[in-house]
This record gives sequence, C-alpha cells and structure tokens, in this order.
Amino acid sequence: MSDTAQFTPLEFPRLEPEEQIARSRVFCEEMKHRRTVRSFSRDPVPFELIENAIKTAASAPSGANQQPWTFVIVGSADIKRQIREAAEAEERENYANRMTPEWLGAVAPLGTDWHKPHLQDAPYLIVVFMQPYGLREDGEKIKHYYATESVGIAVGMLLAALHHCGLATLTHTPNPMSFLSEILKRPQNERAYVVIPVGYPAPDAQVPNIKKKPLEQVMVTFLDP
Ligand code: IYR
Repeated sequence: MSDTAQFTPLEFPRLEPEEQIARSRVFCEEMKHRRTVRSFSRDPVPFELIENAIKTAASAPSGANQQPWTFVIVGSADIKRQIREAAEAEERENYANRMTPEWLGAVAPLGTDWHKPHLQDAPYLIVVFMQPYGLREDGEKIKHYYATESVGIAVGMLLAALHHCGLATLTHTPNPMSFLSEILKRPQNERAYVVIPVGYPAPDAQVPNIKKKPLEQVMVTFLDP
C-alpha cells in the first residue's frame, strides 16, 4: 500500500433487490427516451439545472482523480453568435472538402448539413474542454492520465443529468475546434472536446428515424449456468 493513500469509510446504502430492479427499469426507460435534438426553442432554462448537471459531471471518475476537465457555460447572445459563425465556417469546409464520401454517407441518415442555428437558439452552450496536462502555478506541466477517457465518462454523465431534468442536448464537434479556445480565452493546456447546446426542443422539432442496435448485438456474455 502506498504511504500517501488515506482512507475514509464508504457510504453505500445497500438497496433491497426489488428496489434495485425497479430503479434499473425506470432508469433504463428514461434513458431510452433521450434523443439528440438539433432544433431548439429559445425558451429560457433555469441556470440551476445547468449548474447541477455540471456538478454531476464533475463527480465522474477520472484517471488518478485528476479531473482533467473544464465546463464553459455560454449564455451570452454575442458569444453564441461568434461560436455559430466560426463553427459554420468549419462545417462548410467539412461538408464541402474534408469529409470523405464514405463519411458523408455514414451521417446522411441524420440529415445534417453545415447550418448550425441551434448554436444561437439554445439558451446555453456547454463547451467541454479537456486538459491533456495540468499547469502548476510555476508553469510546470503535470501529465494527466487517461484524459480522453475521463472526459468521455464525464460527458456521458452530463448528458444523462441534463436528460434527467427534462432538457434536450446535442453532442456537437465542429472540428477543428481551436476557434473555441480563442473565443472562450482558454489556457494553453485545454483542448475543446465537445460543444453541447442545451435547452428545450422547438415545438416542431423532428428527429431522424434511427434505431439503437438490439441487446444481442451489443452484449456478449460468459456466465455460469
Ligand atoms: N460535424 C458535422 C458532421 C457530423 C459528423 C458526425 I460523426 C455526426 O454524427 C453528425 C454530423 C456536423 O455536426 O454537422
């Protein structure tokens, strides 16, 4: 055992088996109704919903507990406009020249194109930044372990938390995303990871008719009889 580790008793309320099954069914049903939304209402969202979802995301496990993330909340109309303009410029280039025919074919069922009005319509954008390394006060770099995986886990928890409180989200990566570091004035050790517009769906919002794979295709078991 390392000589720096310190321990505290675990708080773990052990549930009755019936309660576990009931909760797992309710949660699964709830999460199955989550859809990626690309058409947002301009209706305002209580800021506490965003803050609590970020607190949930920030409780995620991370490599060496280094918490290699920053969540930037953008509610300013002017900054949302700047982000939309820069993202649309990249996406125009993506659709016209950077995405291969194979890639365009893969996303065709989603019906997307370079127009990104949701970046202005959604009341909030959550821009998640990953820190591949930390910076000490004296400028020394501290390596972060499994930063990509850690931020992916936190973003998953963030999407679940936002869905749970009745908000719609879009997971958007308008690559290359260095414009986000500039607009949002992030330090050199942070890389934009994803932009998440958050809000209510527009009343006439539509979603593509796509399905998740059945369990048999995604789950493999090795069990004792
Ligand atoms: N970034 C583009 C294209 C795009 C790529 C993937 I992979 C998607 O799942 C959806 C879209 C866009 O946001 O339109």
